[in-house]
Amino acid sequence: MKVSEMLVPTLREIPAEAEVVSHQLLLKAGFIRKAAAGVYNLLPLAWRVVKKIEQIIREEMDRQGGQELMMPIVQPAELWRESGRWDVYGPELFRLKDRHGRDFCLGPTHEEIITTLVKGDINSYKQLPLLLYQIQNKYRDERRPRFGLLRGREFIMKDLYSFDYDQDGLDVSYNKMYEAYNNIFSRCGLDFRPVVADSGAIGGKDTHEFMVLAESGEATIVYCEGKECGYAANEERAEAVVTGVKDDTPVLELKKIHTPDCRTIADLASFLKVAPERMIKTMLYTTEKETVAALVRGDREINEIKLYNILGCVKLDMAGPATVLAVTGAQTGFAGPVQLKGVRIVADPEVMTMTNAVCGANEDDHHLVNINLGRDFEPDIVTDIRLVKSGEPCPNCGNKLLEARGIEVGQVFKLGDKYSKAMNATFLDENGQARLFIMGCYGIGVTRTMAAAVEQYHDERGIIWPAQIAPYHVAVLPVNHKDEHQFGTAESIYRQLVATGVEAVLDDRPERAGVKFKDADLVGYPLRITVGDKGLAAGQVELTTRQTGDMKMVPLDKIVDEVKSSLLGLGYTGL
Ligand code: 9G3
Repeated sequence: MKVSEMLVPTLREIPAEAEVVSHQLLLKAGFIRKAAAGVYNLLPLAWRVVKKIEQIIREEMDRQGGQELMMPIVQPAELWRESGRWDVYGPELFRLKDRHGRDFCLGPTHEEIITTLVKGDINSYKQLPLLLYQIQNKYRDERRPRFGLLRGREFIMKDLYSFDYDQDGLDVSYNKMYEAYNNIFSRCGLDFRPVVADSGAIGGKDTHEFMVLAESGEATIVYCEGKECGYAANEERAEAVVTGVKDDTPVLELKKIHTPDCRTIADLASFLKVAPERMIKTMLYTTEKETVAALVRGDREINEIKLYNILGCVKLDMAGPATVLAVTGAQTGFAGPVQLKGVRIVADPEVMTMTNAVCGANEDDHHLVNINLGRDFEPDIVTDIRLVKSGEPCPNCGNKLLEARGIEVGQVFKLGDKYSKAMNATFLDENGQARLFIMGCYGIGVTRTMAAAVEQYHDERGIIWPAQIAPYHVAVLPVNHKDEHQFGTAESIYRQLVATGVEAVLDDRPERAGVKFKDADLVGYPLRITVGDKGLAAGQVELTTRQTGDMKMVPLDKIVDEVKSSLLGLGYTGL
């Protein structure tokens, strides 16, 4: 394609509303334009990237026996009422009515639709397992759409659903998808990690997230420094190891101390000259059913996801001042487990090892010292409720855990019978008995993967596309478009490249060389061929690699072969 004929509206300035680098660069380099908050036009370059990612996904899904189909975006409310989710998802579900006043939604995901489809048309165990997928626009009315394609209200997702005879079958399907996802993100040229994750509101047991490593990522992951171990988890799910053993120094007398204005662990530590490890942090939370007190060591933080999961509640919020006052009789900052009435106490196992600890006295400006398990308080539940930080031991092998930031681009879930039970979706087994389908669901954010690639691969000049998903491989630039020899040579190289299957563009615009170089760097073509006077005098052109900045002069009759081997070196195997 000739650049003069392409729709690539590059910008000089970064639009002010773009907060993250992928949003900034995709706008600036002319890949996307906003149509509404969280809704984007994918211009020709972006669409080429999307199609490449989709092609890789299709090949890997099909290799595992997946069958592609296409389900409707417009979904009837009845199915969502059947699964019980019409009322679970509030304003995030895009709702609409037809002319008869009947309720519909725009599909945020397709568990309801596919379960109904399979329920209607699969009757026998002989038709299982079944892996069905689609690549389609999804709709979620995010409260704050931001970060461009990373959190849109309309986005492209690949969603696959597996239907199996039993749990063993599900394990096989799950492992197939786990392998396929590893292949997909590797083939996209991304640096990623599969991590153990929390299944959250959608239920089910096992789940892994696929995280593209990038500093701007919203998720924190912890992983084992030991290469052989391979433990990696979303911070939300990372298991804490109890390192302390029960401190058996003599139990001392409980004392109440006046601690004016000491509301935080840090205040208290400097006032009492006691290390935070010797304190118990007491946090009050409310659910739709009750108020609970959560206890962790003073230097630890509560992991609200873990707390939410063990409480089995729908809603979990930190208690406000009124609740704190009603429960403890004091202002926020002085809560403690001693003589705390009417609430369940959930303690992290580390708290159980502490002797002569410090905690709030449930009285304004007072704390207790020398509090001890058994004599002074007794938790109702003891379980891991704390956040794990880097430097702590790996729960798998004991080596050190490290932290990294990641962008979630894929997730695999074992759903079990959650949806088949709710929607009464059964098949007949070999004895003619009805059994519930055992399901899994597996998603990849396609447009998000494109944005994550930009987050991972860019520099101050622009995008650096991995060759496997680059919109084009090579830009051919005549330095002086008025010079017929230069222009003719550039055009000839461009034609030869296209003829051998290399995706090339010819920057034929009547622009200064500097403008063309700048745009090529911004758009992020993996390779650039510069046709200039000096080189041509020696029968050579310049080949530049965007990723490394490496430049070399290549004789005209070698340039096509050189481009091919450079692309191979960059990981592109499609030639
Ligand atoms: C909704 C709305 C938002 C949602 C969901 C439903 C997230 C919802 C989870 C999933 C799970 C899997 C298939 C592919 C793999 C992931 N946000 N989820 O179910 F109604 Cl408004 O989508 N779905």
